[in-house]
Amino acid sequence: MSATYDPTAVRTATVERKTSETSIQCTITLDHQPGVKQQIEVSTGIGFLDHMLTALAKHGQMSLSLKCKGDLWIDDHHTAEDCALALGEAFKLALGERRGIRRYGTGFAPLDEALARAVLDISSRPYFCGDLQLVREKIGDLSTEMIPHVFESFAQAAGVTLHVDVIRGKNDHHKAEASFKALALAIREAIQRDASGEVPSTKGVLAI
Ligand SMILES: [Mn+2]
Repeated sequence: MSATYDPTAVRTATVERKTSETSIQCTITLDHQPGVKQQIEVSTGIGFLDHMLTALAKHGQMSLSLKCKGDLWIDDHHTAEDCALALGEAFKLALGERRGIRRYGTGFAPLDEALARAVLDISSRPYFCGDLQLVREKIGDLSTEMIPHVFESFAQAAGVTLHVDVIRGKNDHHKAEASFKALALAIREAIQRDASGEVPSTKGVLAI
């Protein structure tokens, strides 16, 4: 056990990400001291993406400030992808050495007729797969093809293995929202801490 391991420390990180395509500031906080309220402020320029990332933070019991100025005059691709990358980088930084966490998390979230499942392994093995069963071209201003890409980009940047599947559903807004909520519940479980300070791997190391 590390001498500096403190299971009560608030895990938080800030990432600034600037390219010719996007300019992003992202601060994520995974824990709150008693009496400190969760704060969520997401402004990406894509309304439906704001809605999804707000749901992710809310149900993941995280605080999140994410501001992006992206090249939306081209399309939604760079903004959605880079926001997911910044979020993943901040999540990875906030987790730090990955000791004393549960590591695995599973979430099931219904939204009316839609039911989604997310399975997460905070593994340092970046991988995403899943089937969201989305059929529309767009939801609001977000292309539906960007939704699995957001999960993929988050998984790559965070260094996690993630599977998200919609088990059933008819309404694409519901299917997408259930997917983000399922991920939120999986994250909550996977990042739960114990007092051991142990790295939950037979390899003895999980940080990249
Ligand atoms: Mn909604």
